Amino acid sequence: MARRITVGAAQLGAIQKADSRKVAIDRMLALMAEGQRRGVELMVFPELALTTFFPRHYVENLDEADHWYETAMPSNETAPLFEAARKYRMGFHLGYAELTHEADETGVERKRRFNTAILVNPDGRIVLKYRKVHLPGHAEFDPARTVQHLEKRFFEVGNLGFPVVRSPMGRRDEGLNMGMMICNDRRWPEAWRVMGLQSVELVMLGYNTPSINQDAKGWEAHHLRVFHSHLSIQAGCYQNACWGIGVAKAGIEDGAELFGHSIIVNPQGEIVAMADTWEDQLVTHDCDLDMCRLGRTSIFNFAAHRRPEHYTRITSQVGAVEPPVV
Ligand code: CDT
Repeated sequence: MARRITVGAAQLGAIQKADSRKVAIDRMLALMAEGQRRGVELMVFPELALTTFFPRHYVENLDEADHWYETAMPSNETAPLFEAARKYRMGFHLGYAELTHEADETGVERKRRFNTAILVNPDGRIVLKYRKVHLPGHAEFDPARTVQHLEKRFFEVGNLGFPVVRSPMGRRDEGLNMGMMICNDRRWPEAWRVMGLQSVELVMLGYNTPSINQDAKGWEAHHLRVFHSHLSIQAGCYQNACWGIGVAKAGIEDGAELFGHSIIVNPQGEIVAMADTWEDQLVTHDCDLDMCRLGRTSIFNFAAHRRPEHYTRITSQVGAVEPPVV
């Protein structure tokens, strides 16, 4: 029997600032019910799926923003998602803002805020957690912007790396290798390769991406916003011989536009399914996991062809330097 899994990219339309968690969760439950009818075994929800993309709303004192974060998972409000997973025997991926009290690198326990995603197995157990590493935007209010993007204010850099687990989903007990990244991470080949080096077969990622790049200054045509998102996911899948599920929160949220175009991508880097609305929409595909084998046994056979002795700059250097003048 082929190794297959039917996945659902559960795009969400806009969630407004005034919307409660229940509003968002009821919409997600409706998508899970539809997924069950369509044979979905793994449902992927977007980044910060329970709220509006609140990093666009500046607060002076972060404690005033605590209501945007989850302090428990599951909580009373999110428990129905876990119950639906058990009822439908359906795994799910969920992005949310996480508030914890944890010791930092210096051993001091304090409030910590992360842009987080979890993977929940069909038995309702959390089997993987990821905290966003590449935080875009800025930390201070920027008067030059019409819409703020304050991820560097609201979150700290994730401290869990890019973990991959083998999870018993799909139609064979042996399971599949699953990893996660969040939104801006998809643009960084390093994130994909760290998971590729753990034999990842399926990468789940959610995003909230503004349709307008306020830093573009005429250098990036409007239509290229979606192209760059797809290009990044397609390249990551091809170069690491894995499936990718990229899922948007889309539409006009608090007056600011986020694009949709959620996609499922195969290990050849080809888009096999795409959302065609900016609303709640379920896009599904039956993924053949054996398709990952070609890349990883030929052109991207890492053990045979990688040359890490020539890649030391990747981990020893952060910003680019100028080359020598000759
Ligand atoms: N959520 C997120 O990471 N969005 C970024 C856009 C940042 S624009 C300042 C993205 O890469 O899609």
